[in-house]
Amino acid sequence: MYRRAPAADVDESDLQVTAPEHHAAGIKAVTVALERTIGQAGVVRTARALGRLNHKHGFDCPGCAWPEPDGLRRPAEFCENGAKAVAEETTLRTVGPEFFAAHPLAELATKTDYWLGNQGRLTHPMVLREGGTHYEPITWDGAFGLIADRLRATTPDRAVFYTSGRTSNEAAFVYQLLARSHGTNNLPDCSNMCHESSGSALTETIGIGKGSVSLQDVQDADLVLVVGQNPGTNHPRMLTALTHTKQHGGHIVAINPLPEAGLFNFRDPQTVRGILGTGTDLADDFLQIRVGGDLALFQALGHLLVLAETAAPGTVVDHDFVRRHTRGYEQYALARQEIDWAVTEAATGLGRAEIEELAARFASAQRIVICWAMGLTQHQHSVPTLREVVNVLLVRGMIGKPGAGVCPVRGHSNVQGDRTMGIFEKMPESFLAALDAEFGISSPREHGHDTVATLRALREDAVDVFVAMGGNFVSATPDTPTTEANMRRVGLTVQVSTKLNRSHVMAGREALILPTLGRSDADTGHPGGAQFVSVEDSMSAVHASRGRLTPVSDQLLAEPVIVCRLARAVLGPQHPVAWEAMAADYDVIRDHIASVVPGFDDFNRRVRDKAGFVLPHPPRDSRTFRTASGKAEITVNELTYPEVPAGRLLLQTLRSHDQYNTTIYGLDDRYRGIKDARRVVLVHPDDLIDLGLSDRQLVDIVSEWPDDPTGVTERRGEEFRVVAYPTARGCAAAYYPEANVLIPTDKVADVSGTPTSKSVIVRLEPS
Ligand SMILES: Nc1nc2c(c(=O)[nH]1)N[C@H]1C(S)=C(S)[C@@H](COP(=O)(O)OP(=O)(O)OC[C@H]3O[C@@H](n4cnc5c(=O)[nH]c(N)nc54)[C@H](O)[C@@H]3O)O[C@H]1N2
Ligand SMILES: Nc1nc2c(c(=O)[nH]1)N[C@H]1C(S)=C(S)[C@@H](COP(=O)(O)OP(=O)(O)OC[C@H]3O[C@@H](n4cnc5c(=O)[nH]c(N)nc54)[C@H](O)[C@@H]3O)O[C@H]1N2
Ligand SMILES: [Mo]
Repeated sequence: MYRRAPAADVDESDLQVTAPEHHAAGIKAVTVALERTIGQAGVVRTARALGRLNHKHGFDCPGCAWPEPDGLRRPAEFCENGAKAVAEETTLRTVGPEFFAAHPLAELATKTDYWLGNQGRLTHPMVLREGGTHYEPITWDGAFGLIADRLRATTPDRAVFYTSGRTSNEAAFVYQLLARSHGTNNLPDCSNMCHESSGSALTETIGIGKGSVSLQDVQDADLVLVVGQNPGTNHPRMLTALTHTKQHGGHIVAINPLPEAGLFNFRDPQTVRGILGTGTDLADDFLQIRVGGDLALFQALGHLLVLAETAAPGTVVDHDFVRRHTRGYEQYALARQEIDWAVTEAATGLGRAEIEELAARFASAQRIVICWAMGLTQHQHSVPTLREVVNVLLVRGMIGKPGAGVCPVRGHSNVQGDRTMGIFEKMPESFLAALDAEFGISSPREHGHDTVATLRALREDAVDVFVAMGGNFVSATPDTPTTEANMRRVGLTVQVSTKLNRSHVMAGREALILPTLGRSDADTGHPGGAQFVSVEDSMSAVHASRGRLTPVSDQLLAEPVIVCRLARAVLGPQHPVAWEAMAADYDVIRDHIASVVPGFDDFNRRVRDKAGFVLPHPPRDSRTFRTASGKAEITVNELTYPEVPAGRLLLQTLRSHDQYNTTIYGLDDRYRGIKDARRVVLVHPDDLIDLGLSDRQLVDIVSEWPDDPTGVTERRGEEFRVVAYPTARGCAAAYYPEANVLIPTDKVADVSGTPTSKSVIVRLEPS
């Protein structure tokens, strides 16, 4: 039924709303998963694909970065949304030269990402010539030659190499090597819009920007806080882990402005009870916090811990840990002596009693894990918020012991690995020196552009060549119309992609589409036989990923091959790196990684171990903190929270149950009860009354930022439908990417530079 691509685009008049669900998954999840995959790929291909998903000899799910259990894996180690990600990739629909001949660029520009992505897999390298109206076929060598010419015609600082988090370790490593060999650190990535705030805060405080827990730790914890995260949709396999936490007697607290279904009850589709019974209740407590109130909450928690310690010395603070491993406790205890409860309640929207109850639990638990995702990372004050999260754990000695620690839950399946491989505009000197020594190159030392710096450079016409290794830059980044217009002035844009998206349509004056293999595709045609790649999950485990399906076109090249062939074309025959050898045999790439990247010794052997291997994490492994002071930093941060003028709401932009970032699978946000439309804005019913608006009314969302340095102080999203919804008072929610028109490019998180996609001050105007 889904085999044929939708001819029509989204019709926003069809909105249907039902009550939000209180449980996630169940048998419905299985039927949706199978319906979507079989619909796109047929029965045989579906069986081959889903049977290999997340298995030790199979491929890594292209969905989220939640780890696979390393013990016994169940026959189907995937979730509904993982299956949708696979359907999206294994589809038999194709987009080839005939498609591009039939659809001029001007027509494609009127289509949404939903329509574009649903047309199918890209099959041929295509070029848009200067002044052209259509993409036309081009040979691979023609494409590489064109990029080489354009790169050589400009300076390296005017070239940008973007990466999305699906790229394998091997492809990412050769890609950053290409950028640095060419002479630039302009390596923005999706992480800049995602967990950058986590990386910044964790590196400052514990000396490494990665989570410190294993799957076992989550299951063994006696208290798990799930903050700013919607796992039922975005990390469904996490619900299995939380079920185990519950079975071991653990207590779960959800902290979220929205009552997300997956936080409350999980019907594991792989157990009888999950299908027929009532499932497992997850969150014991739900703190319905206001958007952006978490800094105030964690400070209040710190205050109550300090008070409890004063009342009963030695019972709350882990003095031995604090003395041996941390710095800054005295100042922290002093700063947290006092608290203004009125401000705390205003900032959090929570009652004092709720916070005290949480603090009592936090003070007495023996093993605490705090999990978080975008609800904590995409605010202006995200980095101080996360420092406060670290504070309460450090004070209680909850890092580097079983069942405890920090758990930033990553998004893209290899976003963490890409960073480990050097995809970062400011890699440390130790990495650059090792790279130079290994390859005989001299990497530039000047920091490059991150994502927002790239957007600014685009605005100033300071980019001549923009290369993207995956992703959908124009839809994922803020301020859509401006970004699209700026991108269209770039000399050459190059997109290495699996599926069509807006970034192919909002392209530069010349543009290339380079079609590549996905995770599930077999990577054959190499002299030494089929190749595999590797990925690193959210808990620092590295393992192999092998695709087995026959690619939809014989024109597709694997990402590492594209990068190596491009590198040779750009850098010339004299360049010292053995690009051909790396393209022919990824073991050669892995041997170089082993020499350059700490923790990858003997990579080729260990990656062939069934379960892969776990990278070193000094705080987790030995309570070693590689900060400047050699200790974990307990910090004092100023209290800030978004203050919203009267008559305005604080808008967060989030994902529906039927999308993967800018890839829109379908129009059914099932758990929230919203169907057949995406231009909706969720608002509390009492706020609607206060604002004089009614449910289902059509409104323009207008975002306000009086301090915008560009002078554009308002942005407008036209014709969104209001949906009365039980969110926290004063808050609103709309789907991304549609709501990206409202986000200013220059309003970013302090320190991390992440766009503030979760705190946008808006007013609603009847359309
Ligand atoms: N199926 C599917 N899986 C995915 C993705 C996908 O699009 N689809 N995307 C992947 C990627 S790249 C990422 S980064 C992750 C994203 O995973 P999530 O972070 O779960 O994704 P969001 O939809 O942005 O949800 C943010 C959650 O934080 C809450 N929130 C918003 N603001 C605040 C706040 O100020 N405080 C608190 N406490 N909570 C807040 C929201 O109500 C919502 O529940 O998922 C990954 N997995
Ligand atoms: N307003 C708002 N904006 C946000 C967010 C938000 O919550 N709110 N979230 C941010 C976050 S967390 C993230 S991670 C970014 C996501 O930003 P991106 O990573 O840039 O976007 P995606 O939508 O994940 O990219 C999808 C495209 O990747 C390509 N692709 C898929 N698989 C492969 C592959 O295997 N290889 C290659 N080469 N290409 C592939 C396909 O062509 C597909 O169209 O968006 C950010 N933007
Ligand atoms: Mo992300």
